[in-house]
Amino acid sequence: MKIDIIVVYVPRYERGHEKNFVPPITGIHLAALTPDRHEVRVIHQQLEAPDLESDADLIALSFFSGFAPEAYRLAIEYRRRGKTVIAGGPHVTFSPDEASEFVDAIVTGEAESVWATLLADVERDQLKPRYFGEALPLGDLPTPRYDLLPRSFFVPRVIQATRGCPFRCTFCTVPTLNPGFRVRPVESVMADVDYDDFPHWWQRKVVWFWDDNLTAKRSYIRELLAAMVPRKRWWLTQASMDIADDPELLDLMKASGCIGIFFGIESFGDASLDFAGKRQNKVDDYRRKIAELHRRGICVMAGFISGLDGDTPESIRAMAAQLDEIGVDVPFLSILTPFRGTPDYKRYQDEGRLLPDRGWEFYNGYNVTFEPRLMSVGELLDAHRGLWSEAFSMRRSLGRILRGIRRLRFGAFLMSAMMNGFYALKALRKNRPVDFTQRNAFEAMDQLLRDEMHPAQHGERVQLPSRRSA
Ligand code: B12
Ligand code: SF4
Repeated sequence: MKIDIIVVYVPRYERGHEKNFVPPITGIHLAALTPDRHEVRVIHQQLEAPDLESDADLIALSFFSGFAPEAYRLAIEYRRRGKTVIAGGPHVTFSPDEASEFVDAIVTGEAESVWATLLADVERDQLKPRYFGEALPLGDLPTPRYDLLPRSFFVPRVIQATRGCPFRCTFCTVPTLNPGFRVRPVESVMADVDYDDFPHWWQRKVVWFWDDNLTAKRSYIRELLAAMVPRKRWWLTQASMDIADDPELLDLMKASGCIGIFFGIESFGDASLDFAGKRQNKVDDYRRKIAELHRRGICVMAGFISGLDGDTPESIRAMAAQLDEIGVDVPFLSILTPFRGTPDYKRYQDEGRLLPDRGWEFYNGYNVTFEPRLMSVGELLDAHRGLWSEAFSMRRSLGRILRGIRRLRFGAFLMSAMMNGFYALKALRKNRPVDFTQRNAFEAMDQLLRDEMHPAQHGERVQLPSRRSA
């Protein structure tokens, strides 16, 4: 059977951009789980347009909430052409009834326990409408099919070593999506680390752990990093800030080639941190903790959220200077988004604060989907755009790059320079996050996908109801 696994994507910037960078692990992981008798292709919409005239027997769609309208459009197009279409991923897991309206079958949860059965059911023409993926131990996870990635310069090696996170931030779906905290055997992770058939030096050198909280279990991370030391790779991941109080672990991270850590710092306001359930973060500790990583030459990337209940337009704009003051090397700036499956979604729904006219396309981390407490919807959007423009202004971006010369090891400095440069160029070109209130979301998506990303995109598009289903 021929299978097209499509990882759906819609650009989040006014003139697109992320054409060639960072396709996710999901598609190549599903491909690796696929029995050999099938012929599988992985299409990252971020890199190439899905071929509606594909000769595949089965189309498998994976998508986040913000991409759901585009995924449903593709499903309609493929089913019109007689294809069997299935879907899975975080959005489907928490919106199963809605997704079922558009596809022949859905998978909720993790695919490992049901994928082979589902494919066999398609072959026997006995596809069921729903499959419930269990969260299994990770002992058997195969090496992703890196060979199916485009051999482009910008595609990094991504690896998943663990699933889940012991924390419970109220905006995050991870605790329900990937229950518990599960780890892969170190030797199986090292098989991915040792995979070397990449065309470019940096792809062989760099290992990007796409984990939720790689350092959560100390005995495991120590074993993993001890195995990394002789391999002389550069690696990066997400972790929680408590690692900064573990000097032995930090030393091992340095020795094993760590060049970057992403912290979810989220806010400088105690009320906002409390609102987000982010009790592991203490504002007074930020500077000291970041300095501990800099002492080992490690680049600190950090996420900040605008729109938490303690936030005001002033506090949001102030973050541009505050994040520089505490020493963040690369900031990531998003607007609070209450995804289904999170405590936030329930809270906003119960309080009647979800905006009824906002479709899933608004749920992309850069648009407003709820009534903020201390400002209007428009003020939140303006404050976020102001923060984004100021934080990525040439002055601030260059400042962060230059400070990195002193405090970062070589690989970490390269990363900081590349990421800051990437965002600064966007800010310079005024290629800001798309505001779907200013442009009809579907027209905007059409234009971005057709004109900017995939000029050869075909034919007329199906119009979908833009509203979120209740
Ligand atoms: C790595 C990661 C990223 C990476 C890569 C993004 C990407 N496109 O994959 C980066 C850093 C770029 C990123 C960015 C963002 N991310 Co992110 N990210 C993750 C993370 C930590 C891991 C995802 C992963 O690769 N897992 C490993 C693979 C193997 O697992 P998986 O994708 O879940 O797939 C499994 C199942 O879901 C299922 N499955 C998935 N698809 C399909 C399809 C079919 C057909 C089937 C049968 C099964 C199936 O089977 C798979 C195997 O078990 C998750 C958290 C998590 N635990 O999932 C968040 C997560 C996916 N991200 C999320 C969000 C919100 C974002 C951002 C919007 C954040 C922001 N505010 O800007 C941006 C979007 C950027 C973009 N343009 O894509 C949310 C999505 C919530 C939602 N409902 O949409 C998650 C769940 C975290 C959260 N906050 O709750 N992210
Ligand atoms: S620490 Fe990160 S992964 Fe864990 S629950 Fe909070 S936001 Fe989600």
